Amino acid sequence: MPGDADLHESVEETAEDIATMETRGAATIAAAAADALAAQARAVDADDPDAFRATMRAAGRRLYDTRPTAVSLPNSLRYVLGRMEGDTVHDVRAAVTTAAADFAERLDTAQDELGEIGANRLRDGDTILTHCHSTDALSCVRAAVEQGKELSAIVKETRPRRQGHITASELREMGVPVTLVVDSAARRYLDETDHVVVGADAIAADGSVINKIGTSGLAVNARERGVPIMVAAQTIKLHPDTLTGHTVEIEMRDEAEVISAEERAEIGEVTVENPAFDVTPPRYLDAIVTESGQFPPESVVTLMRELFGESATRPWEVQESAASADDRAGLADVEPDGGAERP
Ligand code: RUB
Repeated sequence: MPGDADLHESVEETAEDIATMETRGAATIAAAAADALAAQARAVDADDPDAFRATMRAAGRRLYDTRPTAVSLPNSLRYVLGRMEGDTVHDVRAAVTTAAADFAERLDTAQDELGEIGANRLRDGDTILTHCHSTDALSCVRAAVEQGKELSAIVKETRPRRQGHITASELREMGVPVTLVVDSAARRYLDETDHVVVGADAIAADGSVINKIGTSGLAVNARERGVPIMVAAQTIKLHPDTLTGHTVEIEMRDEAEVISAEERAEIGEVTVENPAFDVTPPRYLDAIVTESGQFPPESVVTLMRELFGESATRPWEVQESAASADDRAGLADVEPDGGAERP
């Protein structure tokens, strides 16, 4: 396999942006990865199709190694790398750039479609409560607002990186009144909440949802308060390896996101941990809303079997056979490092 030195600068930049969270959120990461593969394909200077494919797979590997939890990333890589068909470099290049464009279009369409479905769960006058920043969750809110429903929002700040600020700003652009609260205030504000709306980084076969750290505590509190919670997630968030018992790796990020070196020195010897995601068991969730409809979490396995079938190779190892099976799903078969780890 070619080394990183052969990779196009946009692959390196995209990988760096994903790792540092300049590019973040599962759907956005997936779109950026597909774009980077297209840029790599346009730039590869290879003599034969096999050398071209090998460089593309190396690019896929580089992108894959950035963040481990969001399954949309390997799903995106597999979608594109599974379509490298052709007998000439020209043909393979065209196949890759077309696949990347198709993938981006499917993402947009899926998000709009699930937004329409999720909007039906929201009623005029509802107050929603959000956690982190999810483009899928906001698609439901946007569709509800476009249907003429008046909503207001309580937005959890979402420590340590405060993605709630992005959510607050996007909700304001939609004209939705926002109350921003610290994460630990969420239970108090559930008494004023009609619906909790969150996204997902990965969904396991048992209906567990892996999303930004704090989602599981919010879901338990929402259930205790009798507030419904929906998860808005395109089918690229479904993690097929969990069908075979693999667990999803929970990303541990740098402690500097939680505490500065000075603050740490003042406290004295402590261990600082910064898990980026947690696992919410299905019994605390009311519905998973996808572009293929809404599902009780426990029945999402049926959708996964329908979409994925059996295969689970790594994106950079995939041969050019994924396209046909994959067209059922809008996806391809998926890498095997997944599942629902209980942190
Ligand atoms: C983002 C996060 C989001 C999901 C879904 O975490 O947990 O809820 O990725 O987002 P991070 P989307 O900020 O660490 O990437 O609906 O946009 O795919």
